[in-house]
Amino acid sequence: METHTIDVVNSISDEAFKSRYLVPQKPLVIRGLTQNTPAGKKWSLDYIKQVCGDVTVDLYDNTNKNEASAFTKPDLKMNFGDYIANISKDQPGSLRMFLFNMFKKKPELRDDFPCPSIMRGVLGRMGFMFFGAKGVNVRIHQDMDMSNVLLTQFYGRKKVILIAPEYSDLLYKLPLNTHSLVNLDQPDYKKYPGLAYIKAYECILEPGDSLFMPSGYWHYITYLDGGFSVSYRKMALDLKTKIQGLLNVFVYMPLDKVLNVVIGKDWLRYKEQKALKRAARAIAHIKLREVEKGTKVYGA
Ligand SMILES: O=C(O)CCC(=O)C(=O)O
Repeated sequence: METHTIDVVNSISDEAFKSRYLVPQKPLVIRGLTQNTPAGKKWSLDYIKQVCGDVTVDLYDNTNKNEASAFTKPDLKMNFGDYIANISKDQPGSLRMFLFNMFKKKPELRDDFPCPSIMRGVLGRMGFMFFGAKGVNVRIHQDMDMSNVLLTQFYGRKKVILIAPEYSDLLYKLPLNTHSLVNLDQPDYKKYPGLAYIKAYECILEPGDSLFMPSGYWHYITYLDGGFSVSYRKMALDLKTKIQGLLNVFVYMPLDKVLNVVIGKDWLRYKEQKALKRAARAIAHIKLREVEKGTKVYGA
């Protein structure tokens, strides 16, 4: 897998963001978007504990990994204050919180960090929080709704690997859902040779950095420290991707869930075989194109 760096800017106008990154669907890191917001000044793990410490939250345990399954069910419930105390220790852990709808629980938090103008739109009121202990990783996935996402880091650092949706077959995407067969922590190039043809982006998010992830971009995240971030979403720009997002949410994922229950392991095996076949076909296409290119150059 070849990795590239992501453009970094200290600030960007709405117009420049739209023409250079949103429309071409190119990732970007923006530094300092939080600087002039109340959140930038006061949000820390302690502050969030003060405001939301009384809430009970769903947690996911990284040690219960099931890479081939599409489904992420919470593993346990915990008092949020206790969980924050746990990740503040900056010791390796395995618990993370995913898609926590903070504004529903504590609407006053929205005023501290309203949706940045570059992401305004119909989804602008939906802010999600993500927390994780040091060492936690979030397996590679696409967001089901295929929205554009702005992920802003508030505490701790995170390593992010981004891969464009056109590499889905080479990434061994499972049919009917938005997960992949591969584990990017220890990529197995022998078992998954398609990985060798992928061009990925990589960055480390520091507190105050916001990462723009275009629609359908695969992301694999490693918490380098215990910490948290907030995401805002903006609907996919083109109709085809919007429809893909709706199909994922309302048709494919529910169907996958039903088939998983009804057919069980055989359904999983079928999906794995399908993912392997699609990747083999994508590799064959690339090789064919290389041969054609070689012939053209040779015959010129
Ligand atoms: O940062 C995280 O913990 C996960 C973020 C994520 O997967 C997302 O924004 O879709």
